[in-house]
Amino acid sequence: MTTNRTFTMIKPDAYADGHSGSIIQMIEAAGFKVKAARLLKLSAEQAGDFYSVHKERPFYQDLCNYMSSGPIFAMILEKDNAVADFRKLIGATDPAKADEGTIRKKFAKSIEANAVHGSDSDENAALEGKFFFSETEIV
Ligand code: RTP
Ligand code: MG
Repeated sequence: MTTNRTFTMIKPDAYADGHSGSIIQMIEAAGFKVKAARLLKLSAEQAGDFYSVHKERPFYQDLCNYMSSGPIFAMILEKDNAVADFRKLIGATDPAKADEGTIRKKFAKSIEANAVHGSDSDENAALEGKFFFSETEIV
């Protein structure tokens, strides 16, 4: 079943560099509605839980340190075909491979500090949204 929601985070590098407003503008201009939003700082443990699917990957510890290094903007977004369309809008994980016009092409600094997160499936979008928000916080 496809749903019309996805989950995103503006990552610590993009927040620290003052790109949150520009990124949200690109997200809204692409037709996504913000349904929930929260600014917070993850602990290393919370980042580890969130990215536990990558536990065995060589970059896992670096990723947890990076994602807990500063504030992030967590959001639930709504649009038809949200997961796939949002992955298109953010572009490839490695900004060197990201298409022109994508958020990562514009704002990512490296394969790790790549500006934004986007859920990779409807199932993960639902789980990741629940990680940060209760039903009453989704408007
Ligand atoms: P995300 O989950 O954040 O939307 O990114 P993604 O699907 O495009 O990439 P994924 O494979 O899920 O990796 C999660 C995040 O880990 C960092 N990463 N570092 N050093 C590296 O080789 C490496 N590879 C991935 C990135 O921050 C990536 O977004
Ligand atoms: Mg991913």
